[in-house]
Amino acid sequence: MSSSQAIEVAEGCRLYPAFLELTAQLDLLADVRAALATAPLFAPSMPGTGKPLSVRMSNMGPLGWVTDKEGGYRYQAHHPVTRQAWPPIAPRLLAIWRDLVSASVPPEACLINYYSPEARLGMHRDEDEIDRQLPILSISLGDTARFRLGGLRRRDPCLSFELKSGDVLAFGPPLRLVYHGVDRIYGGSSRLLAEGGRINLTLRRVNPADVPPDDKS
Ligand code: MD3
Ligand code: FE
Repeated sequence: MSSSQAIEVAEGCRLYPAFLELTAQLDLLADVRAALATAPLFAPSMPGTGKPLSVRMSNMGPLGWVTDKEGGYRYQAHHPVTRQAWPPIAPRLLAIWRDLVSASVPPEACLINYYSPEARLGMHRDEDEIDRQLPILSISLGDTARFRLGGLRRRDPCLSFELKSGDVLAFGPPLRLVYHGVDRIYGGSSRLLAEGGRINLTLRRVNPADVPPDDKS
């Protein structure tokens, strides 16, 4: 594995720039491609309106995050199109979680977001998880993204910084419920993905653990 010095961007938000060296990024990418072979990217859409998101998604793990017009935002155990169970979270991802988040409580979901260079993710809060204690761990692969971090209210002032291939970000209390989004992708900034664009992996605990978490904050 690789490592780097963490930067405390804000209380509860730790950035590990270049946490993954190139070979580790390529290994993770191979894990993601293997998962996508059984759980292909699907096109999520907004609850109610059915408006499609520009990001495409899939998941690994016992639970996966999905959204569509009829069912809204939710976690479920199966792929919305194939109806198959999600593939397991790759051991290499579990190892990073163990290192940076918790050795006693495993993640339940790994959301795979794929951004073409034109894709964006509007400002939102992640509030579909019942557990709010453990951080969300984000891993960036491919093109650089401009990430925007706001506050608890939509109109709170924002901070913005870049997420590059190999960067890892941990988001825990008290920032766990803040607004955030991806303003743009810098197309052509990385050669990791042959097709271009960016993959973001987020490892999440959804249900409260029945064992006390070990403290990695
Ligand atoms: C801050 N993904 O999947 S990852 C998401 O780059 C999401 O694909 C972005 O926002 C992406 O929900 C950002 C970093 C991240 C993830 C979850 C957070 C930041 C967060 C939850 C709370 C606060
Ligand atoms: Fe989010």
